[in-house]
This record gives sequence, C-alpha cells and structure tokens, in this order.
Amino acid sequence: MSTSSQIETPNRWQGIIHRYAEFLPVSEATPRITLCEGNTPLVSAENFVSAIGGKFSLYLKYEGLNPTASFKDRGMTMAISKACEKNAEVVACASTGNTSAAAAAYAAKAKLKCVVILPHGNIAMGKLSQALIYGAETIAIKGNFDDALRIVRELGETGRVEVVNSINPVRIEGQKTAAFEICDQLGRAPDFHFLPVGNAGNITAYWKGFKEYFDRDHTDKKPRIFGFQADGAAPLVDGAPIKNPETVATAIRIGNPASWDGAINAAKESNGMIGKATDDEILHAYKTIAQSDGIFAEPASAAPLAGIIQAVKRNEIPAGSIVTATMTGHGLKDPDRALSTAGTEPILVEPNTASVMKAIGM
Ligand code: AN7
Repeated sequence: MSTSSQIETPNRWQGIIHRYAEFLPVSEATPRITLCEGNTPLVSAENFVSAIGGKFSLYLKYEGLNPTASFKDRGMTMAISKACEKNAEVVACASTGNTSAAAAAYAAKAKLKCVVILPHGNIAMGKLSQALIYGAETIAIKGNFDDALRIVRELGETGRVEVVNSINPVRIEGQKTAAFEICDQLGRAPDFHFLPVGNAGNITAYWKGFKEYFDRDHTDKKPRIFGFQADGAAPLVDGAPIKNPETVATAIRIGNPASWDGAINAAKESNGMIGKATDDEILHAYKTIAQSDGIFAEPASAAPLAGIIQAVKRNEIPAGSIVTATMTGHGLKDPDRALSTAGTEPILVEPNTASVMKAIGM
C-alpha cells in the first residue's frame, strides 16, 4: 500500500501483481501486499542434460529465489491482498511448510493474524523456523497434511478465518504468473514443462497460465505438462487417495490432493502425464543437480528432475526440444536432508597449511 512517505520507484520490480495485473482478479480497490516476489531466473542446466545423455535444452525456473524461498509467494501475495480487500482479520492454512512460511510473511506485512497448522515431525527445519520468526500462531498436529487441511476447511466454514491454501482460487491466479514469466524469458513457450505435484495447485496454475498466454497471443504453442509425485505419495498416479503418504520429500507428502481434477486435466489436455519417482531417484536427482549445475533445490523440487531422467530413458524428449522445470523451493529449507545426502563431512585438521594439503591430497 502506498503512503505519503513513499516515493515513486518506476524501475523497481514490484512483484507479480504489479507486473501482471491485467491477468489477475485485482482492481484499484485491491491493496497490494507484496514482498517483490517473482522475476526469478530461468537457469540453464546443460551439465545435467549432458550427464543424463539428453539432447535438449533444459532451463530451471529457480523459484527458491523468491522472498520466502519458494513459489508459494506468488499465490500468497494474491491471497493476502484479497484477504485485506475483504477486511479479513485472521488468515489460516494447513501446510507441509512452504505455504505456512509464505502465509506468515505476507500476513506480517499486512498486519493480519496468521494461523498455520503443520504435521508434527514432518516439516523441514528451515520452514518451521520461518513460521515462528515471522510470528505466525504455529500449531503442530499429531496427524498429516491431509488432516491439517481438513481442519482448516472446517475453520473456514465458521466464517471467521480466511483460508489461504490453494483451495482459495486466488492462490492459483497468482501462481500462474510463473508460466507467464517462463514464456517472457524464453521468448516462446517451452515444448515440455516438468514440475513436482503435491496438493496439485501449482500444476493447475501453470496449465492455466500457459493456456491464457496462448489464448491472448503471447505465445504460439502450449507445452506438454509432466507432473511428478513421490512414489509413497502418488495418489494421482495410483488412482485413489492414500491414507498414510510417506516420502523424504516432505513438501509433497500429501495423500489426497485438493486440486485433483486440475492436475489430471492439465496432464490430459496438454498431452502430458503425471508420473512418480522413488525416494532414491529423487535424492539422486537432488544431489546430481547441485553438483552438476550448482542448483540447490529442496528434495520435492528434484522429483521433476527424476522425471526427466525417466523420460530420457524412455526416449520421450525429442532432440532439440526446449524443456523447462520448476525448482519449487530452495535447498536451504531442509539442511538436514542436504547433510545426510551429501554423504561427506568436513575434514577436521590441525590449523596449518601442511595438514590442509595432506587432507586434500596435494
Ligand atoms: C517445494 O506448503 O503443499 O502441488 O503446504 O512446498 O501445488 O501442492 C507445498 C507444496 C512442490 C507441491 N514443491 O505443490 C505446502 C505445500 C514444494 C512444495 C510442492 C510443494 P502443489
């Protein structure tokens, strides 16, 4: 919200609502609660492609570089701005960690009370620390994400809290801007887009974004959408909700996705697919992309990379294709997993050069 003490800053990136207002359900009356999210880089991952024997170009949409270090900021600037427009006083969400981090930050900016409900013991440390430091009322339940979402729906039905999960359609509107940015950055639509799938809001949002850009003549094609779930949490692939989802990729440890139909529809309409990757495949891709191209993304973000490896093995990506994938969250969100997956430890030595030379084999 602009106040008299603020100056005009036309050259400053001012977030996704400012940039893409014409595509979003906002008006002059909508307050703009922003942390300057969006405008994330599209980073080439040519070393990864060579390492897996591909013959295409791969660009990673590095959403970990958003203000709270995940793609959720795009949806949350919309959800919190619209909550303010409605004069809501309390916002609430269920979360595997990233939604709660974003909700907590944007609610702080908007001076709203924020309640986050988390599955106890299954939240990465970085994400939990975010909810707490941004000052959200943080509730841990003895249950999983699906239980938390059920409770939040019931809180919403009291009419006393505004739900900011992706069952709130304005979240999808904000998140679709990542698809616009990819097309703007490439100067065209990609041939394939890969992304992880948990509650399925983001795949729904990307497909909506790619379709709208095509319909408004900003692009002349739409990509095939390839979504990836974790093997132990793949209800969309297995065809039924899962009671006790399990995966190392805690962000996508979800058994009954809210946007089920949106995900199935994106895969079907785009001639794409929803696949699944095992925890071993996910952690292999997670470590490989860090060491091949210097991209540190959280485990859930590696699911689409595992999917790309599968697609190369099936010979599904024609030579010369332009492939994009979303790195949904930053690797620093989950330092415990990085330490356990790296498989190495610092070498402790005496404080002299000779000891260091010996330790590094020189
Ligand atoms: C890094 O934060 O559901 O399919 O509560 O954090 O749109 O759910 C997070 C999801 C992918 C899946 N990658 O996106 C939450 C939450 C990361 C994520 C997903 C999530 P959706």
